[in-house]
Amino acid sequence: MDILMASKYRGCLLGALLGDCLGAPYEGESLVSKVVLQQYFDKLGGPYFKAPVKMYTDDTAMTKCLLNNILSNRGVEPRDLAKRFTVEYFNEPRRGYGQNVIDVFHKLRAEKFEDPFGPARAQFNGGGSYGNGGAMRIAPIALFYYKSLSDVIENAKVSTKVTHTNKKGVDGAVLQAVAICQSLQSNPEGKLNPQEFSDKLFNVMASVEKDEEGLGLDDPTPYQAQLRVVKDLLEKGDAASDEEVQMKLGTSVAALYSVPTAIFCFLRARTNIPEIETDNPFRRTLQYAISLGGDTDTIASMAGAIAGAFYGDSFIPENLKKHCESSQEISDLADSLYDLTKKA
Ligand code: R7I
Ligand code: MG
Ligand code: MG
Ligand code: MG
Repeated sequence: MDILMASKYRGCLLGALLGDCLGAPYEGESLVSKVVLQQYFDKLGGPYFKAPVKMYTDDTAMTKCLLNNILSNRGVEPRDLAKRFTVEYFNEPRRGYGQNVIDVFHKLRAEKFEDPFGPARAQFNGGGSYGNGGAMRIAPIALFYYKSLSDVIENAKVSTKVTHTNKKGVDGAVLQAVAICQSLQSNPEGKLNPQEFSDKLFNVMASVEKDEEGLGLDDPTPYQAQLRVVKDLLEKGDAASDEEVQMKLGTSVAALYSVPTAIFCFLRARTNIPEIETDNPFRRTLQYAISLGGDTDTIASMAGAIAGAFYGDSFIPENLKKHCESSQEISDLADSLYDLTKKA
């Protein structure tokens, strides 16, 4: 069990890294040709050849900040996290950050991190960002707190609110974290029932969204609605076209229109998908997620984290990994997080 869990930790963080690195070159394209992607994955996953690594983006930069925040503080510490995000941004600003989150880093620095949530709260005229920036970096929270669902939910919220305070941005991060937890607790050899997996997520989101009922929101249960769509599309299988998936689930930088999409990609890729030729369901997940276009680095990264936590790192093709920036460092950080969790 221990060996399996350690492999799931590495799988999850490497899955997030590979989705980011391999998806980034296609970010913003409307639909990516499956033929082109097949060649891309065949080449990078085949016999090793020397080439510049595929660079990671803000998704991984921020995931590493959160990981190191947890390792240094034995749990999430918001003020230190705000500092880490800001220092990282000013060190390497060209990692493809969201358009608006940059304002948060400038304000945090100007205000000397006095209130780690203040600048995020002021975004979008006080509404807070609903972007997927909280969800895209959430894997370390799921890995560290997975033994307690309420700890996962609580810490997913706290860590997200350093940059994103809009309910949709926060709940998207909660949903992604809970999906990773469910994968961690599943047997990779066992039969996964996709409907059951999404029903469990639905039930968690029903209670998360219920807690917020009194807030007077116009649309109080958006994630439950999207998870119903996930189930419908899974039932349709091959009969649902990529365009239908794109249209109904979305592929944008909004958390509501990307987190359920990532979960769908993982579940859909359990079995064969037309025009994707591989026996490896981890690889199939990434290939499929990127093929949907839009926010490809982030959707592939989130789908990759869920898939990697399910299958473990033995499913991650060695040469594919070698073509991604910092893969050894991420694997080592996963081991450190695993060691810390065992002690906690
Ligand atoms: O969410 P965030 O960190 O961006 C993450 C994305 C990922 O795809 C990364 O790979 C990277 O490319 O960026 O950054 P934010 O700037 O908070 O949000 C991203 C975008 O979502 C914003 O620039 C807006 O276009 C949009 N957005 C909103 N638009 C209108 N009203 C987010 N919140 C709002 C809103 O309330
Ligand atoms: Mg990115
Ligand atoms: Mg971008
Ligand atoms: Mg992105």
